[in-house]
Amino acid sequence: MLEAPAAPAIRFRDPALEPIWEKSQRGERLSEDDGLTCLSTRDLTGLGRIADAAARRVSGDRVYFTFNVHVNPTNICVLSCKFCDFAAKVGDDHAYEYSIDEIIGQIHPDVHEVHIVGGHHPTIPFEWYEDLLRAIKSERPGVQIKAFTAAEIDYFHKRFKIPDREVLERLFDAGLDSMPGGGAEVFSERVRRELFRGKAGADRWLEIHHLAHSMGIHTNATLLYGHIETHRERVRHLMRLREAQDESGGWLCFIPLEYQLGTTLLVDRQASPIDDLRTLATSRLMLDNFPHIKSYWVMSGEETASIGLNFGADDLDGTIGTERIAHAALAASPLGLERDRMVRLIRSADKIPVERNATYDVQKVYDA
Ligand code: V47
Repeated sequence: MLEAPAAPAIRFRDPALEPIWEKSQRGERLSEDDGLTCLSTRDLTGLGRIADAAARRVSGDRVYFTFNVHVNPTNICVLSCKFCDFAAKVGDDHAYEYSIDEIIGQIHPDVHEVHIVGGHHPTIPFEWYEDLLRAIKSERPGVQIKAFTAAEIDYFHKRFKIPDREVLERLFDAGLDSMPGGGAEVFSERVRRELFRGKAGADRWLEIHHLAHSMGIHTNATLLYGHIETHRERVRHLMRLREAQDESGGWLCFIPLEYQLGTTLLVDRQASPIDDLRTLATSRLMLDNFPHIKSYWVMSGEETASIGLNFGADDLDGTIGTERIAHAALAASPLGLERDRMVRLIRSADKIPVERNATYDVQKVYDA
């Protein structure tokens, strides 16, 4: 953590933000009620200043991004999550499976990170996933692999009857460097029963991340918001993650994911940019023990994502390449961004772009 600069006095339009500003400056933990206040305040600029000051205490003026590619090996999935437009069943017209060679072809030799997430496929053997990681490491030796959500690890365990630890050990031996934060959705049994019944719940998701951390594997965490969840459920999700991070300390980054309506249409309207910014700021303030908060341009759109860099986020994810999950759900963002564009977006938020790999080792600081 960097030394906190002397904080200027702020006049808040919403007086309920004053105690939150004071607590945040003192490094005191925010409560559930504080989180609820942040999520509903009408003083958006006031909230942004508190969250930006918190982000600066952690990362100074730096905002991280990575030259990466998202690879989704197959969309065939045994689950039927109600928010998901990506999944297909065997025989569907839009079902696909990439070969290992096709996947290698999607990975530019200079990328720093490959992010791999796919459907829970009914017949691909576990050895195929090991072969995939080995092939990437051999064909693209400079690339770090961030792969498989805890939901996929849980599926590998159940489908192949391999203990969790062995699943992770074998993937690690094959080249896994870190794990993405997907599959967490919302830590609420009510929402799980409504929307993603067949998938690992909060306890199981957290158990797998704790195990990964105990083995030295860093991971990320997400929250899928803007559908049927309540503000209280969002805040409780953040509090559970904060508690879990106190225990194992292995999370690198938190990413709030804005639900894309696509054709699943769980609600009438997608979350507004104001809701996106409040959620980002609330995440930065509640998750005082998370090193990084990501403003994920693929789901919130480039404009909101870049404003998010003044609302507590210190990471813009990456160039992405041909991402399929959000785009299957009709995300309006482009399929990928050029490195130069990421640098410009970060500079336009008056921050210093820093290119990183999956485990946040600095590759280049764009300070000129
Ligand atoms: O777990 C599925 C979500 C996630 C929709 O760790 C949807 O750095 C919105 O986890 N609208 C996968 N979201 C993506 C993910 C991720 C993305 C970027 C970076 C990282 C990281 C992780 O996508 C799933 C699910 O929560 N998702 N359908 C939808 N309609």
